Amino acid sequence: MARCIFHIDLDAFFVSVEQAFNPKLKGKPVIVGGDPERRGVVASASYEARPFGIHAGMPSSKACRLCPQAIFIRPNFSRYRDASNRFMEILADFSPDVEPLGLDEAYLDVTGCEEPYGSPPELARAIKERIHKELKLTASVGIAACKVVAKIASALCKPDGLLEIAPGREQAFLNPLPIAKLPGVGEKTEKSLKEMGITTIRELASLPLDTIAQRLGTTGAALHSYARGIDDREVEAPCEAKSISHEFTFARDTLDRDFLEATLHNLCQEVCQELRSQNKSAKCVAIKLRYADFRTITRQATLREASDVTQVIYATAQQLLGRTLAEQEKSIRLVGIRISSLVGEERQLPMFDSKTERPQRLDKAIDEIRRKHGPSAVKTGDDIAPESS
Ligand code: TTP
Ligand code: MG
Repeated sequence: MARCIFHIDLDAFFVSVEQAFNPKLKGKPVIVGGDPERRGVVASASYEARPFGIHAGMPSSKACRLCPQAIFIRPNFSRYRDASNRFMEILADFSPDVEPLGLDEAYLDVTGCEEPYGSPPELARAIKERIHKELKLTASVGIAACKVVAKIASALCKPDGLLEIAPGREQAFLNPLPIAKLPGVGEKTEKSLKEMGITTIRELASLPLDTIAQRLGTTGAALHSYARGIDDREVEAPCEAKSISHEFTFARDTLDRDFLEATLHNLCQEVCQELRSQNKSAKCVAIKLRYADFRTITRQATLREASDVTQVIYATAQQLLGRTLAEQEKSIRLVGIRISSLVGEERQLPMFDSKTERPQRLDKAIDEIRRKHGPSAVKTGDDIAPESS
């Protein structure tokens, strides 16, 4: 049976939250972003500001020049976080399988959930209505049998849209679109593909897999199947909400990998120490990154077995960081770690496995010293970062 997947993304999220808070801003060109005088960038632009050519990531000073009458607002993250939490709670009322992607977007697997509503679009309308009624926000919904097609559909029907791509219609829908519409095709990949003479999804889909895999490796292979409307990825609900997290904002945005890793290691030590003090282990590890342009993403992984060992948690966090840095080369202003899906004392320690025991003994010793002499009393090799530049 074909799956039924929704991709839901709120329209002009930061701006719309500000407009819901202050209705006088409605219908006007509004920009949420950093200070134009201090090399700030646009985080979100209202649909009234977009015809002036204003978009996220653009320097605020340029946005001011393009549309001097635009109303500029500094970001209020706590407002956006509240709205995001309420948005995700609404989604959870409609399906048990909700995968948040950022603050304002999520995938839902609604296979079989549409029955009381009559059809998937009717279910989508019910969700949009709840969001509008309770949050005064509009959302756009893409409906398809797989994630990638649903995501492209929601982007194409913005704002306040609803677009269903029926199973079997994927290729016809994707064919005429420019390659940049495929998630995962950033500026670099677009350039490589253009050098190969590929500008539309149709051209990418009709290329032999080997050709694209040779040029772009595993990313190329994934893009090739996305271009053909094939995407087997499941909608993965995040682990249980109970979690321990820590984050750190840099004095200056950075892209220095060693520095980011050392910070992440420090944060891992903090959360793991707290975890151990509760006699618990964690099964889920997530990192959070906030870029210089305020965009915030999280990436998470599930461990094969729950662990409370700093080295194990850090190794996973480090992998997530490495993968994310490979996807986007943008300066980072904040890094965070969250461990969740916490389990009690039932963890089974293999009694004679010296490989696993040593890191645990090390953690115990470090915890003890840090408890006595404060967090900065012990530094391991992974903590020692070069000077941030
Ligand atoms: P998006 O969903 O990409 O953008 P949007 O909701 O403002 O507009 P759209 O209608 O096109 O969906 O991002 C969600 C929020 O994330 C956005 O409101 C602000 C933040 N963000 C940034 O801070 N910086 C960025 O570069 C982008 C793209 C988004
Ligand atoms: Mg959005």
